[in-house]
Amino acid sequence: MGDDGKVLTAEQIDQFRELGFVFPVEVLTIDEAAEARARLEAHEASLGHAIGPDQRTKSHYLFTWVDAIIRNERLLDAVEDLIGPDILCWGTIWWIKEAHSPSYVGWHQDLQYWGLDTDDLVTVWVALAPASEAAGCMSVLPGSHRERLEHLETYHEDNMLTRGQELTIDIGSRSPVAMPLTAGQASIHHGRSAHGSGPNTTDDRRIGLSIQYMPTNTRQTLAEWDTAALVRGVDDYHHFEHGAPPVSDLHPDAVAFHARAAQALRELIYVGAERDVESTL
Ligand SMILES: O=C(O)CCC(=O)C(=O)O
Repeated sequence: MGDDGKVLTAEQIDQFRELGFVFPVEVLTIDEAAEARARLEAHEASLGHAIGPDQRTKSHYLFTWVDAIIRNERLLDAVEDLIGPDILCWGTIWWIKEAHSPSYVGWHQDLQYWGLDTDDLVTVWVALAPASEAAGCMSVLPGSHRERLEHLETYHEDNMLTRGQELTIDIGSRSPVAMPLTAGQASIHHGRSAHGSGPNTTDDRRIGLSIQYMPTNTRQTLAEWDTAALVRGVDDYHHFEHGAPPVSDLHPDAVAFHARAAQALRELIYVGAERDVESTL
């Protein structure tokens, strides 16, 4: 066994290497999670609806309080324990399942459609509301990060993924592990860990922000131009245009950069897709 990291224990680091996931990691206090949820919901109230597809991804370029989450020192210490000290944040995605909603996430591997040439991408999923099994928390397949699995594109209307992806393997026979979280806790999974989640059967919204981190030597293979935020260390490679923290929420410069970044992401995510589904990502 290796050494303890800055935040993760030697056992947790070993588990991540062997099985491809670790949880729960305490990232935000209950008050910090409640504050972030309140900021999200105040924004949604100003829109008159839940955050939509146009702001669902890379919203750390738009909002100071999302930028603060991706740069949270404790969270970055945990990520550094797994991928080293020079860290880019490629993206963020809101995963919101309304109370009693049939929305689910089909079983998939994150790196399948993202064009990123690294095997060291990690996704941190931060809960801003309880993500119990009844609320449709994520489950993972232990050890699946060592495999490249076949994805079927179903475009099912309740599947929150762009193409309604579903792995073709028999999930039940692979001993899935549920990763329930309370508000403020996070799970971390490897970019190739197979994972999915079921509907929310509770009276509260299930609100998660997933954050993708990767080493600075990563390249984008599906597009000439893509963005990432340098959140720790140095970037000697400059394969991605660095997105700056917003000066203020929805500052015009931030809105303009985010629009270009989100459009570039949409284009590369749909490379080779049968349908261009604008309502999901
Ligand atoms: O929120 C979910 O249930 C799934 C999220 C997910 O697929 C991810 O963060 O990679």
